[in-house]
Amino acid sequence: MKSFDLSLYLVLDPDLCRTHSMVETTMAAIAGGATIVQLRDKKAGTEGLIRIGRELIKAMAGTGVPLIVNDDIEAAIAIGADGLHVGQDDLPSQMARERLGRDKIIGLSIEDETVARKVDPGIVDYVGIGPVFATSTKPDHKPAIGFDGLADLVKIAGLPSVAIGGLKKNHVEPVFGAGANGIAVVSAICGQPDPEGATRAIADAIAALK
Ligand code: TZP
Ligand code: MG
Repeated sequence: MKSFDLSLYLVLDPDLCRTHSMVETTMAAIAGGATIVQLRDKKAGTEGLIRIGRELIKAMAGTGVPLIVNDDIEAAIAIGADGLHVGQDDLPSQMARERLGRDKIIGLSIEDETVARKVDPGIVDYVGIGPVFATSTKPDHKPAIGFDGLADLVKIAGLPSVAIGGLKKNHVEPVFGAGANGIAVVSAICGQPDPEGATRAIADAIAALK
């Protein structure tokens, strides 16, 4: 499997990437210090995801930053993405692992204790935990868990983890303080007037913890 660093995880949202395209946003974020990128487009369909995913793979070549595809294994395979991220209602992670083999990264969203206890570390490489806060980026999100909930789920899951949901640069300290290995953001980067600067501000806050 390609090694991965969850510390500054950009999740792309085409509805928010308005000031800059998805490719421009991604390259700006990588220049600013994003360590991993997820293509999450709920409206594109498999063909649309493949089209934009191929552009992203080409643009990201040589950066060493992995590209993860949300929820669409056919698109992930067609693109040659580095991994797949699935939610609780998506393709079961076991089936994703059977199709993708050991070389690809598999991430799973968890939002409560029940699902955190069921995560299989032999199948899943990392968990996405949240939402920490309510966010309009994902209107159908589960109840917010806050930083205490995050700390609990990090411990229960016992896998590399990234926090998500309403997170901004001023949340870096409590996110890492809760034991998470990274902060995942959509609107803190996508649609910002200066996505590179916005990413760098988060990266600097992370670097300041060390
Ligand atoms: N999953 C849980 S919350 C969320 C996802 C994809 C959206 C987070 O977006 P933002 O803009 O960083 O709050
Ligand atoms: Mg999903």
